[in-house]
Amino acid sequence: MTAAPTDSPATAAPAPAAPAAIVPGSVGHMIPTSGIGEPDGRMGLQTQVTPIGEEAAAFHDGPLLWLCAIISAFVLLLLLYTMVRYRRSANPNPSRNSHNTLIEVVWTLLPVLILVGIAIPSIRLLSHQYSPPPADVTIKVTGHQWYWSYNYPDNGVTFDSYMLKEANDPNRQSTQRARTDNDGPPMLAVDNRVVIPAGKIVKFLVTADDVIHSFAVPAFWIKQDANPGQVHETWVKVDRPGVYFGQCSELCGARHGYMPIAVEVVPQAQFDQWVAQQGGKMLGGAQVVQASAPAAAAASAASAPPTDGATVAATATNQPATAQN
Ligand SMILES: [Cu+2]
Repeated sequence: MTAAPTDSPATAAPAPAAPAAIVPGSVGHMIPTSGIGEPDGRMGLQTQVTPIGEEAAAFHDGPLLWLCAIISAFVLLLLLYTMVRYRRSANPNPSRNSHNTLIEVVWTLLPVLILVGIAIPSIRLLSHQYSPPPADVTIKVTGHQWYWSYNYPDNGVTFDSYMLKEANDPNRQSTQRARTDNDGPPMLAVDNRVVIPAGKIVKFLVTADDVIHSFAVPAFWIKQDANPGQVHETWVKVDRPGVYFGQCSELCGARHGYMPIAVEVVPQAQFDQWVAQQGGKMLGGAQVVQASAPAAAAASAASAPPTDGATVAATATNQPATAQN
């Protein structure tokens, strides 16, 4: 515990409002787990970490996929059978049948029953999706060309979030720190992540200030259009601390592909600490007590893997005006 990252010289004497060096593993800079919350080349859905996502993925990977497979196989076999059995060479005189009441009733009723069978669990899932429990944390998400900004109205925290460019990106300015693997995959890592508490109901109020964007995080099963002049709502409850990546999912202009989303889920105590670091307060005016040094060190050590101290000593914030290019 003594060799915790927070004891490194880079952060030994933080001055107020001075850009702090980034400590990999600290709150807001948790190191992502590969294969969780990010694409890993698999064919199927990302591992779901919200109750809605688990319900939806189980429905998709189970009954829906089987139904698709069985219907496709049945239709294919029926076609093959018909082509062979009723080929012209074996049937010189074609049948004159044009009606068969029994078959017509079956091929009308059966698809209707299948659709009803799909609709009932679908509507149940939708209703779960649209009836969130009361929110513990509310975050207003605003899409811009081409970055996201986040506002925690109850906590008084507001910031912008830009994609981190690669070190060799000619468009990267000297004031912008480059992406490292600790930040996440290329094109998905951001400078300022949305931080949310684990196991709590988090409500996202989604809007945009220019064109239509879409706030989407695959591991949460959320994809909500961000429309100018409108506020839409979606919610998550994530029990597993970690980093989860998403992208703008509505074609919004030239840099649509460069406005990723990164959500960091941390235990409530670390969330409170993070809010305080951002100059915010907890809902209800509760006094946030800054974690004592040993507690903070222990928390950092617990979430940080062994590191060679390759601290990214760069400016902690990118200037929106210069980062947009
Ligand atoms: Cu967009």
